[in-house]
Amino acid sequence: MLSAVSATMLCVTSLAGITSNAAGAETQKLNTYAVYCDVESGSGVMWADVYFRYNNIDMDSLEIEAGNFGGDVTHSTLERTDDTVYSASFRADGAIMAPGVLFKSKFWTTDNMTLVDGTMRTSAFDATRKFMGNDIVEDSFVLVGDANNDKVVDLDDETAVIQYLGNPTDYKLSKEEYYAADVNFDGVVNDADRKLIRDYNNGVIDWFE
Ligand SMILES: [Ca+2]
Ligand SMILES: [Ca+2]
Repeated sequence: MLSAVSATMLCVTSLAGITSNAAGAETQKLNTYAVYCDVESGSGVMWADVYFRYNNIDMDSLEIEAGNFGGDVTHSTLERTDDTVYSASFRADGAIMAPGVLFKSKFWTTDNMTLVDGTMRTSAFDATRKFMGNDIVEDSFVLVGDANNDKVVDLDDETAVIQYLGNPTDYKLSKEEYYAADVNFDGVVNDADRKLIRDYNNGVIDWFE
């Protein structure tokens, strides 16, 4: 099932004016986006590919890492006239039966990153390289820090994390909200993430590393 979420127009007030670094140079607040590819239990997936296109923005950097299964992951981007193609391939050491994250990738952009509708797809293959389907691996595209999934990072997201940490029964986070709230990319949502969202909102940091 495709679960690509288009990042719609996002108004971020630049706090560059009150942010400074050691050199005193102006810095610019960046939007951080993340893509997660994961599987449910009993998937049997060993190989996976993801492909999508996004608006041809000035992407400052990109990071990709394997999830909780280890394995190898490679990626590439191809800039075209109207958009940019992102693709990544994952290979585990063996068939995956536990649920979890195959790999995740982060993007830092000065502009709003929007997927081209319908382009995001994942393909799964078993240990014999047999094609399993395009709906075995689930992809999530999130604005990092946007814990309440309203396409903007602000004080409400800090509140959402506080509520979740204090009462996860009444203040649940969806899978994508959880991924967005895990701003330090360590696999869990806790007070460290809440502090980073606060720092971002206060202009102490300009992106989520
Ligand atoms: Ca939000
Ligand atoms: Ca975290």
